[in-house]
Amino acid sequence: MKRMLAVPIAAIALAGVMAGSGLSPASAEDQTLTVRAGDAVGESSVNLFLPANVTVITGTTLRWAISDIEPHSVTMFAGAPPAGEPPVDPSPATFPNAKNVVNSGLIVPSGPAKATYDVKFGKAGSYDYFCIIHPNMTGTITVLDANSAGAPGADNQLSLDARGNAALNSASFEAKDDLARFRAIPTAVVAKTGGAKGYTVLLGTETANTQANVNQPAKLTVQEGDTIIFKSPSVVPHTATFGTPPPGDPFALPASKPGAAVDGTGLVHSGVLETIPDPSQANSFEMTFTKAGTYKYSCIIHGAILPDGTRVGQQGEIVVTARTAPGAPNTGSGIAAVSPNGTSGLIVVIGAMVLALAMAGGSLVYSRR
Ligand SMILES: [Cu+2]
Repeated sequence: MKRMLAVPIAAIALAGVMAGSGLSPASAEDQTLTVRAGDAVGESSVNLFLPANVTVITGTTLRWAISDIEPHSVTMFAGAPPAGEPPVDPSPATFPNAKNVVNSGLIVPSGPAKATYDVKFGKAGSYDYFCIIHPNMTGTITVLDANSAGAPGADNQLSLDARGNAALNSASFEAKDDLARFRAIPTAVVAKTGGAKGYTVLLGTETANTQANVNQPAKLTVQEGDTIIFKSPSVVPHTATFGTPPPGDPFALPASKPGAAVDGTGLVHSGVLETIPDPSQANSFEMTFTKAGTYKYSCIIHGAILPDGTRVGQQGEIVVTARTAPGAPNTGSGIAAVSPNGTSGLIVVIGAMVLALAMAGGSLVYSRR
């Protein structure tokens, strides 16, 4: 079996060597090379172009492949960077073009298949590009004429994959370290009046090149009357949303009243939380847990509720037990999963990833992710 596999791999390797040595391609007109725009490592997203810097021959089509749930854009320009978010260009696009800007808009795969965005490079030059929602996602495409001195050193698929894998590997350590650090953060708890406690749950974590849409702790047990502050410690926006939000833009759904009671009835929504310099942007929201039960919640930007009620993506669970006198046995009982509030059970959360697709031609602002 191994031997059989070795043949095609060797053939591919040989093709790569030939490309690297300038023997192929004589013309790049039919050549399509793939670059990954972000990827997943375990529970984390790596927000990098893999690799960031690419050298190709004039006529090459570069295909950006997006497989992670985190959306990305491929937005490139010649000369001055675009001032606002440029209009979306359908794939395949060509570059440079009359406006000297190409923008894929935010792309996320809708199923198991990769989403792709193709750009054909018709003219030698050096072109910078970026993702409109991830500040560290930048790269440069260097396009060389086939007869230029540097052309024999242009990238082929093997060299792109090798550098992409190296960058992904190094970012995977960053992601793992950060997730381990995040998971080890003890839950902050303070005493409240009447013997109640106030807990803090952290929504999501990120590093320069990675993010994980998970909560710390993912599951927390409190007593009736306790409060929880949900907080996004990073620039990534998250929500804590109990009950059944209406479909629509998660960024437009108004927050509940501060301190709102979660008791299994109605919608209790934190609003969008993120820690950014803008003082008008909330980064935390407090809720009160008034009734024993098990309450599941979602981030409606990074999670969704499927038609059968299953939650996917970023979510958490709060178990509320009956209030006990200090030292008394835990009498919490009668725990039942919260039902989706009598809705038809059709999709009740439209995640931002889905929304991003719908709004591909729209006006998502740069800070949204
Ligand atoms: Cu989120």
